[in-house]
Order: sequence, then structure tokens, then C-alpha cells
Amino acid sequence: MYVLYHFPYSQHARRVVSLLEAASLPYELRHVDMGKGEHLSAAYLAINPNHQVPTLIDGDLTLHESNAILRYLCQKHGLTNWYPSDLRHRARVDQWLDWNQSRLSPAVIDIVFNTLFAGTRRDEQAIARGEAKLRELAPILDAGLAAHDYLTGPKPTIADLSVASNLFQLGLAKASPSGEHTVAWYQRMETIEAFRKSLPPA
Ligand SMILES: N[C@@H](CCC(=O)N[C@@H](CS)C(=O)NCC(=O)O)C(=O)O
Repeated sequence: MYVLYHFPYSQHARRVVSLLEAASLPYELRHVDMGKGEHLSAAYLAINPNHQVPTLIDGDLTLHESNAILRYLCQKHGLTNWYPSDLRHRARVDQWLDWNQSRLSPAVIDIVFNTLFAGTRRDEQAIARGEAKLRELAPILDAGLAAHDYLTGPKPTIADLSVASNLFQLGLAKASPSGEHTVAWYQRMETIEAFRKSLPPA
């Protein structure tokens, strides 16, 4: 049984839930109440010194970083449908995972954190910065989705689960990209039960 430290409004935590669900892996969620600052408590910092969710516990292994967790689960359980073994296909999946983490995520955080969660710490400049980044990145995503139904081919992989978790987050701030291929792809993602199950209650 996996233990996942989780917060429902964390896109990083939700993408792990969507894979656990998709692969029918047994797991228990431990809610970290970020609204109350539980991620900053000494007890949680002992588990994850980055004060972030998710953290996965597998026996005596404690793992942070959502992408590392996704890859670990796929490799441990041979989930080659979600993380292909073919070198070139896997490289494409890794490309989008890294793009999501290093390019899209900062824009999502600038926009969504400051629009919805920062309260009195709302930073208008960060929102504008995030929106400018998103204007550059949205066409890149849309072009990446032009050739196939999913990011790397005809079937979804952990790259799709990961990017879609950020797109849901943008939707919370009414900032979803409107590219034709992106909209159609996101609608396809919404038909995946495991992805839907990872989403917070409406
Ligand atoms: N690189 C990390 C990022 C995790 C992350 O940013 N989690 C956010 C919630 S979405 C968090 O816990 N933030 C609290 C903080 O940074 O103090 C991952 O991919 O797991």
C-alpha cells in the first residue's frame, strides 16, 4: 500500500493520484492541510524538507518530486503503456514532462497562486508575468498536439496526465489556453476516469 501526502488543489499531487488510479495501485492519501500551513510543520518537513506535496512513501522509500514519483511507479510496475520502453517514445514523454515542469509550471503558479490562493499577498506583477509566459507557451503546446490525439502519440502517457493537471489548474483561474488542439485534447483527457478521479470536488 502506497502512502501519498496530498492536497486536492495541488496539481503536482493530483497527477500522481491519476496514475495510481489508472494503474489500480493500492494507495492511501494523507491530507496535508496547506491552508493551515501543515506543509511547514516540523513533522512534515521531516518527511519532505521542501515543504511541498506530493511525497510518496513506499515502505522505507520516501520520494518527492511528482515526475520522479510517476517514473518510479511506472518502472516498478512495468506500466509501459504510461511510460513507454521504446527509447525515442520515452524521450518524447520525458521532453513534455520536463517542459511541463520547467516551462509551463512557473506560469501556472504565477497565475493561479496569485489569482486564487495568495489572498492579501496577491501579486499583480506575477499574474502579468505568468500571462505573458502562457501567451508564449500555449501555441507550443497546441502545435505539439496537432499531429496526434495525445502529446506523444495515439494513447495518453504520464506526460498527458502531468500537463493536464496543470491545465485543470489554469481552468480554476479561468486562464485555460484556447488553442483548438489543446481544447480537443483536454476534452479527451476528461474522458479518462482516472484523471477525473484525481480532480478536487467541484
Ligand atoms: N517539483 C515539485 C513541486 C511541488 C509543488 O510545488 N507543490 C506545491 C503544491 S502544488 C507545494 O507544496 N507548495 C508549497 C510550498 O512550496 O511551500 C513536484 O513536482 O512535486
